[in-house]
Amino acid sequence: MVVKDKQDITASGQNKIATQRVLLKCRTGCDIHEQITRAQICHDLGAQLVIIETGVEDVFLQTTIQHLHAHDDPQKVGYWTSANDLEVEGRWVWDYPSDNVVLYTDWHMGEPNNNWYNTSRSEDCVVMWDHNHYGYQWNDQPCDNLEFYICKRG
Ligand SMILES: [Ca+2]
Ligand SMILES: [Ca+2]
Repeated sequence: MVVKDKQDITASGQNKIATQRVLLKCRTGCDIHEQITRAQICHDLGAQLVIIETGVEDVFLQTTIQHLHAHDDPQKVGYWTSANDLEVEGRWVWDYPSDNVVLYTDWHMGEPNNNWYNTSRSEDCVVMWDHNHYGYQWNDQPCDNLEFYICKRG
């Protein structure tokens, strides 16, 4: 299933999204340095793990993801951004390490909550997701959760 997802997203993402200077990347494996790994893969593509600075960018990405996943279970689709509070809990920045503070936000109601189902796992990375019909608003999740991610060029 993951391989199929990877092929579908790589093909459709690069074909449909490249003109918008955004690449939608496949899922990756998980480890504690996953956020750094995602950023490095984007960098190797001449891009960066996405920074969202305006509502226009946010809506563009939400609309694009909705289009790409129109036939998928929305509860299983999430896309990592580069926003995180890995260094200081509650201090949201773009990239890691970084002093580029997150100014524009689109948190879903009740987020960020740094609470992964009442477990000890902290939530330090920001994902656009549609779980419970979030409409791809933002949520903090454990950084090593298995999700898609977005690389942005330009
Ligand atoms: Ca956190
Ligand atoms: Ca959360």
